[in-house]
Amino acid sequence: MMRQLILATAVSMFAGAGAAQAPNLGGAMLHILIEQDGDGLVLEYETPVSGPIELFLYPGEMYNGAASVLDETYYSGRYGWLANGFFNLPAGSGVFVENLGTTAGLSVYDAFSYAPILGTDGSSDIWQWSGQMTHNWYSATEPGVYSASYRVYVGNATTQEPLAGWEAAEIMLEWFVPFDCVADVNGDGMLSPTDFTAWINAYNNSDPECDQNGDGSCTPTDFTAWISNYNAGC
Ligand SMILES: [Ca+2]
Ligand SMILES: [Ca+2]
Repeated sequence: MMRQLILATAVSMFAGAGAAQAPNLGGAMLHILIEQDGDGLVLEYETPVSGPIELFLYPGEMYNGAASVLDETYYSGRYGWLANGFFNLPAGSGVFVENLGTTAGLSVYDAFSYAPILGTDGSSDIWQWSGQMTHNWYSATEPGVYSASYRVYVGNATTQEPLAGWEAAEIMLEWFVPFDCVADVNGDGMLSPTDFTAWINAYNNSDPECDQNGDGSCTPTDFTAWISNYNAGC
């Protein structure tokens, strides 16, 4: 009974806190299993991943505290590092992830602190994995295809230098933000005068495509916005 009361209080406090909330993973978890194999590491997807996964923007959502770095971005927390089996590493060592190359425009934030990591905003290209399941955040602000190549190795916990004689493993993760052309109202992949007719139709029916300025409603100002979007091109 007490537990239920506490829970109810917590929920109402959260609801009273306003719009801020926790970010969304964006879909099912996709784990990259890290396994020790003798003097080396092996990486493997827990479930097969074919091709880039989508980064999502959640219009109007604002996130709590440090998580606000994800506000108004396309992001995903689906990829996570996860231990597979037991580790027996030398004393004073740890497992590190090193950024070998990340597409410009892709930002990476720590799963828990939301601090920029792995080269984002001038941060170190090396990040230490705690050994726990860790879903870092990957975000972008523009449509496109993004990738990050990582080397995972056993290193000295102080200097982060790879331990001699230990074999590292590499993996490339991929994401995408779909190219979304709002002025292409009839969705045929081209901008043409027929989109004008389509916009009029969308306006008359208050279809979602009517909203050209992205304010969530269909009003006459969206006509000016459509012209502007049309002239801007796709
Ligand atoms: Ca069109
Ligand atoms: Ca609008």
